[in-house]
Amino acid sequence: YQGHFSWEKYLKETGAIAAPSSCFRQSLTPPLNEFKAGMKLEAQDPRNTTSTCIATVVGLTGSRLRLRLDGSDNKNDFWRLVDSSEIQPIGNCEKNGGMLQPPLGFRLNASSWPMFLLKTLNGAEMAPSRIFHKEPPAPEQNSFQVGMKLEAVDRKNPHFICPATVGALRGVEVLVTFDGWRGAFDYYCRYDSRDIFPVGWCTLTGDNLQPPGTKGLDLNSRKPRVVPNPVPTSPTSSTPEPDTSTVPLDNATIPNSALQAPTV
Ligand code: MLZ
Repeated sequence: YQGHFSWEKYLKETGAIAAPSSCFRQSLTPPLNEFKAGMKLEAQDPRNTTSTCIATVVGLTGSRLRLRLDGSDNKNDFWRLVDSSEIQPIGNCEKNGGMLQPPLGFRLNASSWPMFLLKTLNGAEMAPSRIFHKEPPAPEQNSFQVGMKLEAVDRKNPHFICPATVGALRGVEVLVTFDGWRGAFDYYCRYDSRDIFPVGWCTLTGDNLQPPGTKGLDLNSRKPRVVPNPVPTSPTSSTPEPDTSTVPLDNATIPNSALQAPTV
């Protein structure tokens, strides 16, 4: 269920075009998510990317997993696609000569890590390697254009995927701007970031696409503003000022199909 937001209507009303799927490092058909809550796997620690940790699936949304590092707190959950190269089946790290590390902010004394690891893996349900998917290759170059629409992870609220527009290009980077928000959530990312998706992605995965925000939207723009006529101060003034009382406010870039209260 995606509220009342319709890309089809929205693209028409904004006169914008969707970034073609060839711009993105995403598979054309989103990868099947066969993970289950409670399954364990190996994941790169997002706060210390050189270390591989044990993570538990604590939630599922579309093709993404909500992960929590074992031994960490519940305030640093992160989301990964099931075809992310940053997640692996348990055993992979050791197979490649690596050692599993405690997460940054490990709750216990560092010396208790080996025993913690043993206990956390004992009797655990390990995600089978067949449900991991190969990461799609990156497109050869940044082929986004300013103004193109896309769906993007709100990195401040990473469980949200929201309608967005390419705001600028900077070499291999793309400025992701969130429709209907003033810029606080915008970010630059590489064109091959796994956090950006073609229009229609959430419909395919069953993810809940957030509606655009309402900032920059004049909620009264359909009604003329009624401003009392100023009392002429000088009866001799022969060239009156143009009447601006019914001129609409700033032309809204967000159409009426987006007229919904944002969630949270
Ligand atoms: N309601 C929260 C989340 C906003 C999400 C914006 N996404 C682009 C807030 O207002 O901070």
